[in-house]
Amino acid sequence: MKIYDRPGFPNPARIRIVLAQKGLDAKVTFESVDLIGAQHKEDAFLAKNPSGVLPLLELDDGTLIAESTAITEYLDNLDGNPVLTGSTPREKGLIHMMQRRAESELLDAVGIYFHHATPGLGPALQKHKSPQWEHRKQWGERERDRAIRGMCYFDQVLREHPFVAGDNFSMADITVFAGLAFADAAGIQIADELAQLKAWRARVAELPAVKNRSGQDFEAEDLRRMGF
Ligand SMILES: N[C@@H](CCC(=O)N[C@@H](CS)C(=O)NCC(=O)O)C(=O)O
Repeated sequence: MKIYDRPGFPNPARIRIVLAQKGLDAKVTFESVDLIGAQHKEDAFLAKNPSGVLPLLELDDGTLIAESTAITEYLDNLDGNPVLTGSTPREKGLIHMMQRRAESELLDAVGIYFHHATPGLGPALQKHKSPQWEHRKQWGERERDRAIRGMCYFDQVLREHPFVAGDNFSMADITVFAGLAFADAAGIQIADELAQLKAWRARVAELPAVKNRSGQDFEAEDLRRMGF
């Protein structure tokens, strides 16, 4: 199997956590795609994933699976023990619901803010965004506010159970975790009073599959280009 991704970026980080959790690290090779240089918007990549985003999984028979949730479903089910996406109908339903909320209310909202209301990853990628700066800035700022409300929502959820979709670590936790890493990078603060969310984050960061896969382990070249 091959994964097209880029170290340090939040959606690729989701899949790296899944691979570690499932003990699949040795079964994949990685191909690094230059997000800052907009290599994912070139024809060669778009032919593989018309959405023009990372990560992307390519199976040995050439099958292409895009979308982090779909890749996670595939990887989680390979061994017949889907611990991250649920094994009973109830678990599957709850995990899917919370995972979708984690995307729409946090991770994707942060992404829209970062890519549309800030210079994002720089000029090569901005060329591929709408030229209507004022409109997209307003849209991005509304999404930033949605992400801030999303953090409050997940703080409440985590008062009721130890993980985002219940008693066990799941795909939904991975998405919230990546969303918070992206929020850090985009300069969106977690409010001080969100103690449950912060405690959960510290706990999840120490899980073996998550440790050192924080979503901020960028390549040196990317750190330099982003001005760090
Ligand atoms: N819904 C997609 C989102 C993927 C995504 O947005 N990936 C980011 C990297 S973290 C990307 O490729 N962004 C490039 C862009 O917006 O041009 C998924 O779940 O995989």
